[in-house]
Amino acid sequence: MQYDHKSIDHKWQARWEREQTFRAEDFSQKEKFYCLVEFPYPSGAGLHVGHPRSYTALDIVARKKRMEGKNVLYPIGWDAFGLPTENYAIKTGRKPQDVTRENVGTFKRQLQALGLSFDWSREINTTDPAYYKWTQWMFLEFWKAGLAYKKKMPINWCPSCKIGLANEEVVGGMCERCGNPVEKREKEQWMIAITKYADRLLEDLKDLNYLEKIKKQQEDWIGKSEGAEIEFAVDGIDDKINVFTTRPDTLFGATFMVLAPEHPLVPKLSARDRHHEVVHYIEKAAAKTDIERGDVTKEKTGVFTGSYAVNPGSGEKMPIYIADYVMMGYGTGAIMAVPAHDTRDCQFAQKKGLPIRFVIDCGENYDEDYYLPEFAHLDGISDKQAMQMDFEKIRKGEQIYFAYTKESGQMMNSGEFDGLTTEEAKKKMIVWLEEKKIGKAVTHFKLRDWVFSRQRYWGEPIPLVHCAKCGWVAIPETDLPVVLPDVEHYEPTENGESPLATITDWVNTTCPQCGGDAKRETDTMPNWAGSSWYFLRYIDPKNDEAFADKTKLDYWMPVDLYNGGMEHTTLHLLYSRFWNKFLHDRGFVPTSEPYQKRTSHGLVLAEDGSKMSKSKGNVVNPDKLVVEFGADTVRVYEMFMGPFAEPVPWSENGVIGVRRFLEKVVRYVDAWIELKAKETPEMELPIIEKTVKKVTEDIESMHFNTGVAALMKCVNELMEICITPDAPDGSIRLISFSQLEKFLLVMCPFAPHLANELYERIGGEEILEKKSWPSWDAELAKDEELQIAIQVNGKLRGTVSVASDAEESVIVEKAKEVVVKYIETGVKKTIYVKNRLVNFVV
Ligand code: ANZ
Ligand code: ZN
Repeated sequence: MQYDHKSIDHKWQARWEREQTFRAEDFSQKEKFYCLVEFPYPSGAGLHVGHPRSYTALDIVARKKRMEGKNVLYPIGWDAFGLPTENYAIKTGRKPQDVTRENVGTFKRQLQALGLSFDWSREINTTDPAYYKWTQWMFLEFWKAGLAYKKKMPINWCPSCKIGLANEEVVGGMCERCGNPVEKREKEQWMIAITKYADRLLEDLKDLNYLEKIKKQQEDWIGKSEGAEIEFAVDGIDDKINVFTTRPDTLFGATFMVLAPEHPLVPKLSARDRHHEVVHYIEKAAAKTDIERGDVTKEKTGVFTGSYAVNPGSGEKMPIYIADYVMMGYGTGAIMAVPAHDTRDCQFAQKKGLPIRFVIDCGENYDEDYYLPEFAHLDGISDKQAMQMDFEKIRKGEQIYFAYTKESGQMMNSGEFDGLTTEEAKKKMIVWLEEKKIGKAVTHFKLRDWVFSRQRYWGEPIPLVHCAKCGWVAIPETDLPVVLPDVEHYEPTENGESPLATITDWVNTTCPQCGGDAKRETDTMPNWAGSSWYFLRYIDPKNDEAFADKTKLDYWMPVDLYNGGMEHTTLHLLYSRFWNKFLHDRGFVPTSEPYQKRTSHGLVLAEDGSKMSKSKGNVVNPDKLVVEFGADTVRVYEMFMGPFAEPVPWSENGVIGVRRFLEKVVRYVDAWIELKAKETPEMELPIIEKTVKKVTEDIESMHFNTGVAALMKCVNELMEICITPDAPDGSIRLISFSQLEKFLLVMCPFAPHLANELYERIGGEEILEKKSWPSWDAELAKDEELQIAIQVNGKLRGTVSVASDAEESVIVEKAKEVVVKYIETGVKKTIYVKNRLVNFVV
């Protein structure tokens, strides 16, 4: 038979739709499984081939769980507020509402063509007033709890476009639209006090089943640092300079000070003859982003203020500089610079010829982990030799060109602290500082409060009014949602206000409290708002009494598995965890954490390994693929293309290969039917049992690529047995109906249309989705296991057990997972000794 994917895809999609096969049932007696993918932003470009990677993967999990008897919730919706739509609408003179409706239509059609098992009855859209009513309601909860407040904050302002820009619209300090330099402007913004939750957001990570690297990203973003604040006296003025340091032990090694250019003491400190230079530098710094300023690889710049502080340890005078690598928004905005032991201070000291004093003696055994060889690397000299040379110079008191950032050792050049270890010295130094009343232990977080205002049209209006008499007043719950006014023009304004500010008959309103004149808040919420709680709305998407019914939340929460892009494992993940915790504290949601498990998929790249982008013209269109090869080919290819968590280049040949595999399955089943008609004797083959076992385990561990490989291997073997009989009597071996059924059952999550079609053809009576996930015969499926040792830089860091016939790439990937934390810095080389060990060189 021909593999006519078009009619097959259609037929089964219609049947699933008719039978409502993928409906999740509230309060079912079955065990629930909530399976979530990040909902897409319906851009004008339509579906990207990257989308189906995550959606197919979790579709496979969802389908398997259903067959295992679980009540699965696998929903989808649209994260549809946002800049690209707004900018596109402005450019084409259309309404974002209309543009969004169109884009959603396209996305929906494209997703449905892939046969994803979403429960479409729960579709949501963040721009639907019935949805954002609750986003607004939640904002008011924050406000009532005192967590939403107004504060003057800098916004990115393009003086040429006369528009406030989102951070992502500022590229290298320039406006993304016109290429002119962007300025910072102060504006009152709504803020949400996420920092009040910093400690809990960090602590609670411990109990979650997130990938290690995702946990690490969350930790880094929250950025808890324990250290001390130390007060420095300044020559000639009474003001003191407070610094934050995580290394109070290195006080005696502080040879100069650096203030952020925005530091309030800078005007007072800059000597008259330096004034001009200082002002000029401050202006230049204002144009840079914090990321550029903090970049270790960038050359350090800065200027001397003309003033000096006094080091309370060594008693020495320390020149005070301003430099943009010190940020005003972190710690106290001022640092004591210890160039011997801090990379950036070291770079700065070398540039300015400032003294470098070592206060930690690490002996000759430097820990290679913390050594920064980029400062010592000369051609033809090994790291070891370079270290030796550096070390000799330190001994002789000469300047050297490297720093070690985190090392510990014995204190030296530090008076009464000499001889202590780093850890002892930290504690003692704090006690000493406290006694002298010039310092204390403090903890700082990198996490900042959340800037929650946007000066844009296409977002949720902030549901507050300002009344001259009553101040800020909440819109009563019964009057929610505050609907975005449907207007013809909403272009950004000349003065950086939100476009809503010009719609006077919307802005002018009455105060809900006193009935007097009042004005609506015209800022809208950021993109992140609607996506911070959408997983809750799927549970009860049509409820207009509450964002979701409490008993339904009790039944479904938490999300059991959440997959999304690595680019969202910082902000979105943090915001939504915070949002859920807050709602939990207010008694609205049952669990403190929203997601029990979080995984991430790698990007789909263009054939040459570069990013797919419209401008490069290398975007692969999923519509064309579905038409040409069918939904199952696209699905199976997306899973087969490489390890799920890693970025992989697209390959047209790979797609064709997968199509051939599916055609081979069709040929096999045709042959099977023919042989069966001839009453060929049947037998149970180990390959089927092994495949069932392997695919089951691979889905569970999200190794979809090896799952597909197992299916392919199985079909190849079956074909051989069918066509070239190798039994001693030359007879063809035919597997039983129940074995073939097992094969189709495990193939079903990957290629559901074809699996169902073939099942029907061999006489199966139900659709496969209604059948149970198969088990395997343990005896037949038995595989020999091997223990593989894992080394990092030659040191034994773990072991992993693998099937005796596992491929090298699979073993390496498994090994990486075991030793993630040792190879964070990136693997330079991988050495595999067959059946024995893997060694990663980092
Ligand atoms: C002296 C010192 C010696 C430092 C040393 C480090 C190593 P984390 O761990 O990220 O919290 N620092 C403090 N405030 C800063 C600011 N506003 N902008 C830029 N850098 C700032 O980093 C804390 C360390 O970063 C602090 O400890 C300070 O440098 C610097 F061997 O003080 B340290
Ligand atoms: Zn009032």
